[in-house]
Amino acid sequence: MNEDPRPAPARPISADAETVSQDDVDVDTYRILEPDGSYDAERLPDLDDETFRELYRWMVLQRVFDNRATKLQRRGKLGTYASGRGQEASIIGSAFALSDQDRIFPYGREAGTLLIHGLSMRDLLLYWRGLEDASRMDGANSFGVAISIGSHVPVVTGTAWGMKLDDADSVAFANLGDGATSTGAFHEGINFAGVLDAPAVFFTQNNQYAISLPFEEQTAADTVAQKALGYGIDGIRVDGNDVLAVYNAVLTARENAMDGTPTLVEAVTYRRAAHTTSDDPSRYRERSEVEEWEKQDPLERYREFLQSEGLFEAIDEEAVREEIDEMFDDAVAAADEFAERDVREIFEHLHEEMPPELRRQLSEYEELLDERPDMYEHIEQRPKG
Ligand SMILES: Cc1ncc(C[n+]2csc(CCOP(=O)(O)OP(=O)(O)O)c2C)c(N)n1
Ligand SMILES: [Mg+2]
Repeated sequence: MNEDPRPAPARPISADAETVSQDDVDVDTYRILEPDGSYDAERLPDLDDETFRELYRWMVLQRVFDNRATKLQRRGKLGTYASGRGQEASIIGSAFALSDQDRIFPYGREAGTLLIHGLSMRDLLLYWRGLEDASRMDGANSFGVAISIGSHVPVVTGTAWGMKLDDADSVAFANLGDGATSTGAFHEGINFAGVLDAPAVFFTQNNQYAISLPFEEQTAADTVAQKALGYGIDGIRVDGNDVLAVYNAVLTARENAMDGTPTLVEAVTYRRAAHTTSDDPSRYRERSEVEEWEKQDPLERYREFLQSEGLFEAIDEEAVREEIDEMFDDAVAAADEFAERDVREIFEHLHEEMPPELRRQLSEYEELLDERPDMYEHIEQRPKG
């Protein structure tokens, strides 16, 4: 300790070093469809009429799937479920901007993205039943779901770097939440994407919450998009309830990434459902807030656009919903047919040869089942699959 401490500089300090602050950065929110139903015709994506309608059908599918899967969980037939309700424009708009060659790194809420890119509905249900086989994402060019939030971001960068070295005509695409942007892995990952000019798109669905924590309490930054600047990559902030704007934003990000500039997209949206089926949001947010966002419904906004363009008449919404319900029923039936797994597999799964500690746990477990066969009954009653 200094015996003779120097006095603190007098305040206000007279030095005049310039600061750079987030107030110096303008981060606009890109939008095409306004909440009042008007739209910017100059910015409309170059899609044919049928694709405009397909976007709508897929948004309906996301909503129906979320509703049905939530109910299925309530009946004890799924382990848990994370709904994308309110985020349909972000989920479907981004998925439409990707090619099947792009590698998807999902974060859990994007049923539609995985289904659009080749996963079967049966396997998606099996995933939510906890079947590790379903994490292979057969049929889709997709990694497993990043349950450990943000953990996929460095892997996305590595995958994208590999694509660059292979001269591939594709990008690695991460879906993540606003909460994931506060993990260390996120910062390490986007930092290296910038250093390596990796063709990566980091698509953040800012749904205003990380479970119960509101965005404002999670970061002092005004936006997620501005975080790109600290790493020398590009950012885009887009209205995440405007499917056409999201589509254009991700298309831009993808092209940008393939030209050597990784891009962080922030889709500003709202999680209208609970975090997962294990959560009760009434404990941390007001119903009035949810109602405000219900007025920004992404399906309604897009339906109005289709109606103004005369494209909606060819859609029979009831028939679309019925068809999706039937697909869902078939998927549940197919999932139910999946063979029961032996509970021993929990112990056998990870290592080729079971290590001593796991062997000990398995024999303890088998002894328990000998003593208490009723325990096995209980296990047998778990959701099938
Ligand atoms: C590394 C890590 N820390 C904590 C958790 C627990 N956790 C699960 S989801 C979640 C919040 C995720 O919020 P966000 O990234 O905004 O995604 P959202 O669920 O809102 O779509 C947290 C903290 C986790 N899964 N992984
Ligand atoms: Mg969130």
